[in-house]
Amino acid sequence: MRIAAVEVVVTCPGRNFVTLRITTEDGITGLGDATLNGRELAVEAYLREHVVPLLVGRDASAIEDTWQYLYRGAYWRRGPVTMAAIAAVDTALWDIKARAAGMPLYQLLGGACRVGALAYGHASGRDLPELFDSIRAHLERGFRAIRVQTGIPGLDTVYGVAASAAGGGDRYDYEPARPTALPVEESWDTRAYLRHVPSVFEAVRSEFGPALPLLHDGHHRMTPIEAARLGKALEPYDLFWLEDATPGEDQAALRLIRQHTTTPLAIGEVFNSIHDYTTLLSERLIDYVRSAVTHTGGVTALKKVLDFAAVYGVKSGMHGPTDISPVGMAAALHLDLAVHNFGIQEYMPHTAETLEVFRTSYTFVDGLLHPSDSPGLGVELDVDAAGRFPYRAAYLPVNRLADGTLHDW
Ligand code: GCO
Ligand code: MG
Repeated sequence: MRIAAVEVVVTCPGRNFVTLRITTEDGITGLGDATLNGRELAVEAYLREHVVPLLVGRDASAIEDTWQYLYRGAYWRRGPVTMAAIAAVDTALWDIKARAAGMPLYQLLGGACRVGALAYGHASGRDLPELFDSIRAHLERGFRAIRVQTGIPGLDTVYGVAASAAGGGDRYDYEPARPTALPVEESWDTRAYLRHVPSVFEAVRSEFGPALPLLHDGHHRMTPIEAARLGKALEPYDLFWLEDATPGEDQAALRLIRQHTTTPLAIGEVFNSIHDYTTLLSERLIDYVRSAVTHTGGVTALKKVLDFAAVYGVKSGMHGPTDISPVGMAAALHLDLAVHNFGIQEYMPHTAETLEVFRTSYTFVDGLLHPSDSPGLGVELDVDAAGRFPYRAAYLPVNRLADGTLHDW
């Protein structure tokens, strides 16, 4: 089963996506997601210039060997651009193998451990009434676990909070990247945040009861001691997890947070290698692995991370914002079904425009996602539709303190 053609498709149906399509000599196609939000063209060039020429003529069934060839063979290892590119190749080859076998990918990964993957949605509000509306809208749409992000008194905009009241129209989430000439500048004040957030969770718990799983994303903005304080303050509200409390590259920071709080911790959406997790897992400093298939070297590599995590009782909680394409989302869902240590799956539904380009078959019923039993990943790329949505430059925001200092966002 030789690889005959490889295409890199960049399209912007509402937001940018980079997709790799591999076709074998016998006409089987496979898809992989290589979207790196705000830096898409770097991955496109890496694939087009350095990876595609290596693939044509290779055996499409040799997935592990191709992974090692691209990873070890490059000499320059790791990093989000490289690992997103390798992820796309790896995912496309798994798609091909599963299509050739006539099976959904999760069957090749060992078969289903559950009937569906519990998904959490993103509720947010600039104030409590908006937040409550947003939570209700998510519950009505079937979500059984909710991420809660809130506006902060004194700050104009806070990343992760939808710009208008949620609940109306199709869009009830925020969009991470915006098509502006320069990144949008948001403002930040950790003390104001720490004063406000516990009262929001207290209000949400008293309105929605003790059972609803609630999550919160700190988005890397705290120091270890601030995160420890927040984790402790949130203990009475029984969070499912506190995510990205501190910047991800500092694994030792999690030791300090862990010493002070029993609030479960999740981290890893910006990680791209199993080596980012060695301290975190072997010292049991986290409870959930946030990596996405798209940014961590593909199905092959993330399965290894999750098997390593299982040794320490740590579960999955894969990244699933809109910048993970429907191809990346489908790959996540197959793993979600097949690994024993599944925890939860993030799910920000894509727009109708996006779904015009990517024809998905996965389903969301009663709070559970299922990848479907279509052969392969279960996603088709409509290349003509993709061509109608050309790339548009877009940036993620930046964050500044009141005195202008650039802060983690
Ligand atoms: C999340 C995230 C995202 C990221 C985005 C960056 O938990 O879903 O933090 O919203 O900010 O994916 O591209
Ligand atoms: Mg996050």
